Amino acid sequence: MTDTIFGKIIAGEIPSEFIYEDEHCIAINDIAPQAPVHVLVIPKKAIPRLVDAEADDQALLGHLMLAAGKVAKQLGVEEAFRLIVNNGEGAGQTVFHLHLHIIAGRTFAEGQM
Ligand code: D5M
Repeated sequence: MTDTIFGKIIAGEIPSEFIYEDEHCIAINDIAPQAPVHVLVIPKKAIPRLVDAEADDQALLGHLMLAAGKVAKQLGVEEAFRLIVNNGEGAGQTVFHLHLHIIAGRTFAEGQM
């Protein structure tokens, strides 16, 4: 649970402001924002990568998507945001505790990632 920075944040070992919390996940502002709004939705259960999720995690994965929608509404960006999961080092994953990036507040050109 506490073997990554996010595990430590969830355990309260590293102080961080939760902009959202429920039974299964938290949301925090990204420390190195790539856009005016850059929030991480992090499950309390430590699943290293998306591909490590199992059938038993199905409800949790759905919960994270719903939580992302709630957080987007809370931040007033529900009309235009992007949800990103980096899976694996090759995709730029640096913290091996599954998380969703909510990116908003910048333009999203057609065809641009
Ligand atoms: O994304 C990991 C993200 O986590 C990256 O955008 C920086 C962010 N990060 C790392 N440490 C912290 C703390 N302490 N608070 C908030 N945000 C943090 P990845 O998809 O693994 O590349």
